[in-house]
Amino acid sequence: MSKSLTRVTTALAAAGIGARIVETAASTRTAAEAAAAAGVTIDQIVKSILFQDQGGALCLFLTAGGNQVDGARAAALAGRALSRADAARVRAVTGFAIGGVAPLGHLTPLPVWLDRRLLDFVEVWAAAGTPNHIFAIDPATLCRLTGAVVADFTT
Ligand code: 5CA
Repeated sequence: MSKSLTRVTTALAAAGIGARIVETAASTRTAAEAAAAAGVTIDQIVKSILFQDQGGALCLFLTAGGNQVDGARAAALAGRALSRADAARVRAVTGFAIGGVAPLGHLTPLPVWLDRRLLDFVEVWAAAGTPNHIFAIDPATLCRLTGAVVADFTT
């Protein structure tokens, strides 16, 4: 098992969550691919979108698959100027490569916000650390596990 997948499995197990992690034959690198693989609507996919502040610290916005993060609203929530994190920074801080960034199990703890839209569903699916593993979770549980603040930050 890859180190990335192991970190997600361990984080879920440590929280006592018996989440279903599914290995997919097809890529789940994008929200559209993940939705097709899971057989759900795109908004049931949790995108892990990372922004960085001027000091290089990252902020994580867990976003419904069909929504886009509004940079100005994200910055207002964080209380500082933000720009999209580059792929190298994402990998260094979270331990996950773009396309497989999980909402939890990061190398470094991060402040997290969760798109209110995700709470419309009984179950949502998120990347499990690789571009071909996803897991299902109740969004309220995801919110609790990640310590996320529920907010509106999308366009
Ligand atoms: N596995 C899927 C569904 S869970 C996934 O990880 N989706 S995602 O949306 O969380 O990750 C892909 C996102 O990474 C894209 O929406 C895009 O916003 C961002 N991204 C893609 N390429 C780069 C890049 N080079 N630098 C920074 N962010 C990127």
